[in-house]
Amino acid sequence: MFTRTTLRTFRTSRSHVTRAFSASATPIAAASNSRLINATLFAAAGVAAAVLAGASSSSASTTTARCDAAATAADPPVYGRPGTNQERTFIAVKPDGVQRGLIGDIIARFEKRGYKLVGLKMVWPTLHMAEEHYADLRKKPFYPGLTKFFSSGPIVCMCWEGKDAIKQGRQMLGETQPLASKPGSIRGDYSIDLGRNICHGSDSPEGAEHELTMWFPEGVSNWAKTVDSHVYE
Ligand code: DAT
Ligand code: MG
Repeated sequence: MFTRTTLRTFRTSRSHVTRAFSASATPIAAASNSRLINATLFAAAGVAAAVLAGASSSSASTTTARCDAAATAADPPVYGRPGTNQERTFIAVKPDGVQRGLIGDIIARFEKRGYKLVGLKMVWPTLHMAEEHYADLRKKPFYPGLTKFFSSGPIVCMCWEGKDAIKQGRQMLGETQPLASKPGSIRGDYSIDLGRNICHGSDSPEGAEHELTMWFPEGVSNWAKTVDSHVYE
């Protein structure tokens, strides 16, 4: 076991603003007076997943996380490698999905499909974190209500990895509007109203980079899945 420190600068194409962004600057500063629930261990629907700990022990300017012994410098960045089998997407169970007991089902769908869970934790976002997450929608009339609801209770943050994970994740979620979502999709199976559509998924590689960098400043777990030869030909 060893520790790793991350510090990076990135451009957020969604807001078209370049920001110096310490891996911990926005989320962890916000989290310091928020309700970040770290090191949560889920065992739901037959799914057991270990959660990376570390953010709560971070200093103000850096974030330290424990990594598995196999981690190497060849590991992908937290946002993965779009266009490869290491593409990564940020999937979240929103406060309504958590309250309605859908965490396990949503995890199970991605897991059974063959995707690899590399990051998982429960966080109660502050309003500031919700606003940062939905920064691209800042000018929309529903933005205040959206961010208020998103910060109204804990969410489950996930990083899923695999071929075409961003687009396939969106398809598994369904349409933004639940009434337009097909049965078989998460939103089509479990939701009715637009503002209670259960889950979030990155909509592009740029979105995934913004979201995974924001929600997993401590990094994720770069583990090898031994059954991948039975998922990929
Ligand atoms: P998605 O969540 O499918 O990526 P989005 O990014 O356009 O959709 O919007 C984020 C969330 O905001 C969406 O899941 C539900 C809510 N929302 C979207 N459009 C809305 C509208 N016209 N009125 C109220 N809420 C809306
Ligand atoms: Mg969106």
